[in-house]
Amino acid sequence: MIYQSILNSSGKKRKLALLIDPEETSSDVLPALIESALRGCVSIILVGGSLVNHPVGPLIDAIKKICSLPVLLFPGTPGQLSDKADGLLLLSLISGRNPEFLIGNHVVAAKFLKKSSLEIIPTGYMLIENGITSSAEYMSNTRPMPANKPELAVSTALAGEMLGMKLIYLEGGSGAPTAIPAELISAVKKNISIPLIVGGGIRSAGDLKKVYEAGADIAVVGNAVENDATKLLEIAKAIK
Ligand code: 1GP
Repeated sequence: MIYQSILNSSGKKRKLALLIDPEETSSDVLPALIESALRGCVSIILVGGSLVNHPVGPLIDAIKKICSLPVLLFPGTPGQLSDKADGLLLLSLISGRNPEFLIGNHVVAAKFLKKSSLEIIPTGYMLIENGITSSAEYMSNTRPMPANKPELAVSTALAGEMLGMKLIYLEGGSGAPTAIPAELISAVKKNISIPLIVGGGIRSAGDLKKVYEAGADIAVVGNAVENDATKLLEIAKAIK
């Protein structure tokens, strides 16, 4: 069980997740990226994006051919579902007030998910502002939360936990210029008892270290490494 392994390491061993966006990662770079992922202690691969036009199945097949890391879907839209993955972050965009991203898409996906063997992990997904309009913000038609108001993030994360979410994901947006502020991450971490994922704008080992020190159980790296596999090894030095 992927969630059980996240729970077991929560608060003890930090995990690194590699986000592979099917739109942004070419098949030429994939083998080198996976090799770096294995050498750089990546323990989870996320597949998805805000707007994906390619089917995700062939990409997951290609990943599975070269490694046995668990693959979790991270779908921005119901069109990104595939039972070739091991599991799914069932994202509820609890920072926003768009019902499609709180329940509508979940209803569309429910029967497919019930039939699949995917491990489903309900996740409170919180978009935090970062100075630019992220694809997630634009595509979800929601406002991100202010980065300088940790108390709002804490209440939102708590509400997510009380609603039964099993993870909280603090998202700065793919390609964000900077990672989510440490103060906000640590305020959320101190107040919840479920594991915390943090992603968006992690571009160096220094960024990763700060995110872990602030309390992230899992950090997600995508944009900075998607066309440069060696960069992943450099960033991952913060785990050791
Ligand atoms: C985006 O949190 C992930 O959904 C990763 O962000 O692509 O900026 O690393 P980056």
